[in-house]
Amino acid sequence: MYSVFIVKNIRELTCSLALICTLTLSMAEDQDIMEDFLKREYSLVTPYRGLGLSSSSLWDLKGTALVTADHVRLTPDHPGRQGAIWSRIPLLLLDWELKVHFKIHGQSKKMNGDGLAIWLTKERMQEGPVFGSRNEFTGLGVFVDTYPNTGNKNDRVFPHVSVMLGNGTLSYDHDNDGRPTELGGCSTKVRNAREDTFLLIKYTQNRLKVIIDVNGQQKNCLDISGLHLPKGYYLGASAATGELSDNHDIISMKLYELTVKRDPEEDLLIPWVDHSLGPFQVEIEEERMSGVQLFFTLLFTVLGLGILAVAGLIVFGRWKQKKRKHFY
Ligand SMILES: [Ca+2]
Repeated sequence: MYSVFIVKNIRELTCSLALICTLTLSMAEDQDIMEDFLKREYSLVTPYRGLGLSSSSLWDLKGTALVTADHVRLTPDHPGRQGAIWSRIPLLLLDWELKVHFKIHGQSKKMNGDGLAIWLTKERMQEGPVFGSRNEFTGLGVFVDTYPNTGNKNDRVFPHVSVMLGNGTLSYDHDNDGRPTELGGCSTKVRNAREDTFLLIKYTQNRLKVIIDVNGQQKNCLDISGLHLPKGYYLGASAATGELSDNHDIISMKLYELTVKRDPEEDLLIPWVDHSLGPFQVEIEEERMSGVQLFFTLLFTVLGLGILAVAGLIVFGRWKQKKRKHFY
């Protein structure tokens, strides 16, 4: 790629060298990831000219979502609102990182709700009960839940980030804050944060990582391998308020393509455009029998065969006796 840089003068040469240095450093940080590029067609960045309005817009707005100069407000700090923003272009990349700059803030100190969700799903632009979007979704949902619906359960502190994969029939249990279906998560003080709040969602080589960044402090929320995320799903963000409310703002959603070293055979196995768009798969290793299980299985099999053989011999003996009596 460096061949595209036409170095006209010393200044440009310095810039090019700086860029190469930056890339080299990032390569040293993660040997598998060679480079990353911001993909504007999947990203939401300022200035949001014509966002959701013009035919050339890359994003659609839904519900109460409102565009201002420096953020998209999904819901205002008023009760009973739902808003969303959805990409018009299906995501066709193999390895990527999504950096979501968001802000959740409101007047109330403690009485607030409900939170926001970041989506990569087959469905788009459908309102519903999961932070303003439909339930029984197909794909990935990352939730920033700011209201404890379960009230007295004290297994976690809110706000809480959780991750779920939906297959189109699996239901998010709002009354239990999604506990039955979550893959993992973490608690984080993202509401009314002093500085910036980011969600980093990284998917590379069937591994999903979710990191939360508050006031410059990063926290690993989820790291799970063996996930297959189909291509062709849509990025989105939605939020909802109930009786309690908050401002839920999206400042930017930046999608980076990650260039990962793969062997050529692997690339042949995974076509660049996947038209099948099958459901999400979690590869789980088949359970193997332990030594004790194998011993008892063999023991009961031998005992069972022995009992059958004895029963067979008795039946055969009686049949033979009857036959003799018949001849006499
Ligand atoms: Ca909740």
